[in-house]
Amino acid sequence: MDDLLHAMAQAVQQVGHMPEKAVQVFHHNDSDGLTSGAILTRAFARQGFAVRRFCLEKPYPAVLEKIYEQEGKILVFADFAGRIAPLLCELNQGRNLTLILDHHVAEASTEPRVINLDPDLFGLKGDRDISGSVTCYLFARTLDPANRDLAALATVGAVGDGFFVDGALVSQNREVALEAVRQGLIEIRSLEHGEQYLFNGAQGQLPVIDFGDDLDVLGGVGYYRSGPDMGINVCLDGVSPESERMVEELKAVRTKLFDEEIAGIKAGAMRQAPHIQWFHLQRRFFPMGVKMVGAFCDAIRFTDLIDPDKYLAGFQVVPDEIPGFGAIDFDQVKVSMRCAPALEEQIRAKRAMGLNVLLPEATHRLGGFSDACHSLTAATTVNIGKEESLIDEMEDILKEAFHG
Ligand SMILES: [Mn+2]
Repeated sequence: MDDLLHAMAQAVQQVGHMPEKAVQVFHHNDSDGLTSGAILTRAFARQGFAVRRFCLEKPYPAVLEKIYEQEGKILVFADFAGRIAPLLCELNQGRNLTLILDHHVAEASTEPRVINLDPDLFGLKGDRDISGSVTCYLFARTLDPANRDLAALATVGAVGDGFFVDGALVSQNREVALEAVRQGLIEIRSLEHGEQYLFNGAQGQLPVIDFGDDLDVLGGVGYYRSGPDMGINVCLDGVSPESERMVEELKAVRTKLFDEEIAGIKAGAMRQAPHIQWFHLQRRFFPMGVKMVGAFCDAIRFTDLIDPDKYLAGFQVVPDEIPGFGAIDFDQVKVSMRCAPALEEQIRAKRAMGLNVLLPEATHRLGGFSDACHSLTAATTVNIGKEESLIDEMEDILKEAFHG
């Protein structure tokens, strides 16, 4: 922790040496990412910086290339990019001051102008000890101790990411929650198993988990409808009648789009390969973000709409635009994979191949981009038109593993 705080203090010094009092903040679109963006926006604004904020579902290479066409800027990445520090160094070529405030598994920077403050590099665990929002909070407090009052927002992000030990926040996440309790902004109630966190807002008390869910709806379901902007407003200025209406409208959009796909699957839209069942949403989920194909897989993986013994894959075309960046030709399709509980059991027992092996390997063979792949949930992107090839590659990999 001391080393991390020391590195943050040095980064703050570097920020102070920059000629322009302007910063660009790039942050993720889930509750942890939105609270991270809100914390940084307020902290930099309080120091007199002009803040431009961009919400991204992923740090796509095509977007990064656009960002790094600039020179002499301060660029801050929050709740993502820890692992791609070497790529940012390559793109940066010493031209901009880049700060990374992520908490996922990280790789060290290879140049002094890209400062990777991901706590993973300092011995902390991002899937247990510290969220993106708490990392941003620590940085904000380093900028100015007065930013202590952002502890409640940091707690919302930590609870939203859902990393608990025995039902409770631990380590840095917990310390920040306790700070927010001292400020009267959070209440912690002991439960039989773990703890419940309550946010004391202007309109009364709200379970933090519900606050986080609403932010996830704004950022994920509302991604292409300025939902993230509303999410940031909610973080900084509180819930409003407009924000509540938007959350309800977006939930209705999600229900309608999910129901239409379920009807399609009942009518035979699920395609069958020997070990994989798959469907293609094309562009039907727009204006929801591309995270929603994974959410849809989660919604159906417990139901009898799927074969419990086969892997489940869903494709969704990545829209050729990013809010704040305009048109970008991705020509890509995202694939999300999940399993029914029975197959998950087989994967945990190592009797079936994990998604973290199957999908990245097949994606790599087709020249695609692997992002977040875990044994039970995985997502990558490949070029449009490669969908059937990807399924074939995965079937080959399974065949090789069991007969090779
Ligand atoms: Mn996070």
